[in-house]
Amino acid sequence: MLQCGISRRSFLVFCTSLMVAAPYGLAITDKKTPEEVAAGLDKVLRPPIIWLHFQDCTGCTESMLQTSAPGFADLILNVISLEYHETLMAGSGLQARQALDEAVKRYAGKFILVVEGSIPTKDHGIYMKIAGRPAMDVLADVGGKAAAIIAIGSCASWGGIPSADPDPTGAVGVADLMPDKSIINIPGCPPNPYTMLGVVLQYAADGTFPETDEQRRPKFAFDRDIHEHCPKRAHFDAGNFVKQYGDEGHREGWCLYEMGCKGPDTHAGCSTRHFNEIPDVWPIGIGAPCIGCTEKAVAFKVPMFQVVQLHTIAAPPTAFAPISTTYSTISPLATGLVGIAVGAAAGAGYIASRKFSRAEDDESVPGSVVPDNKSKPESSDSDRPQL
Ligand code: FSX
Ligand code: SF4
Ligand code: F3S
Repeated sequence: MLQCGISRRSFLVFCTSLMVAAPYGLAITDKKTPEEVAAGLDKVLRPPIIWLHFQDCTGCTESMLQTSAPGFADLILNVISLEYHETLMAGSGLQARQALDEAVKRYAGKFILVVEGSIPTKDHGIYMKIAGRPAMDVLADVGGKAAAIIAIGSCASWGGIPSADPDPTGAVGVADLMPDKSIINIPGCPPNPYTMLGVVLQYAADGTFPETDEQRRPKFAFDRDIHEHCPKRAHFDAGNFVKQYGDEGHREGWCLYEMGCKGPDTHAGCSTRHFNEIPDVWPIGIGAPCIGCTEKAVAFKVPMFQVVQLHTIAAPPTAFAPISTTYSTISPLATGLVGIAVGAAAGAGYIASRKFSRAEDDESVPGSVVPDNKSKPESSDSDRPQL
């Protein structure tokens, strides 16, 4: 690194600003800008972290291992002090058990517990034991001595896949068992690793967590829905919907709403921060509908064939002026008046352009003309989302 003329620390600060903070386009907290959070890494606290696995697929850890700026090695060597992690540590059996006991004792009241996976509650732990102890008891013991808990992934946040019907193990998230504890949820299946990095880096920098929403999710990453920033949104607005995987619309990259996409009901930053640091590597980017993996009431609860309600769409089609209307000449007077109105009503015009119904079907627009769109496969208003 020094051969390139910059220190390892400078490189880490640069990468953190670029990869973690900047893509969200806002301050990680209401107190700091991304640059301030990144610069604060020069004075990191290296908080001790204990990472426990319960009912999970290890996808959360795998997701974290794919980061490069900073990479996981940088994170655990320079930013935090990873005391225990069953997937990454070399020890096993008695050696691992002793490592956990010693870390909990040494850092009692000071360590951050990261929980990955849901906790089975049915029949008090018959479904999962760690070193002979029910998972619930391990969580109560270790979690009770933690300064705070990060629940990484949807499983740890509220049960996730293991809690899907018929939920054979009685799977719950950390907050269900320890409601009064300081807990931050980073849902996703798997979660976006840069959300986790943002949370950990802020805590390492100044010992605080970002502001959270009512579901304990950090607002900086969950304050917008997928649909708001989806690259297919223009197709949604134009009424261009995939009807079947592999059809012409699918190949053209049209909207996946009618294939069950839960983007309009899902808060997450996937559309702006893709996975594995490869452009377009996220569900919708590869042509699959969003399953709502960051939402407690959506993923593994609402079937894929069911379309979601459009909560964030401003108004039904009848409230907007039609996009297509009768073509005629415009008088100079009208042009002047429009010119004045445009400045004041630019926002309204933008909204009006989001028209969901075609003018030909709007009886309030007599003689409306809709240009033939030859490149568009058959689509009718009965295909459009019900608002
Ligand atoms: Fe759950 Fe983590 Fe889904 Fe997997 O381990 S959030 S099953 S992708 O990744 O806990
Ligand atoms: Fe994107 Fe899904 Fe919204 Fe379509 S419905 S614009 S695919 S988020
Ligand atoms: Fe999950 Fe939907 Fe993002 S399925 S990864 S929230 S696009």
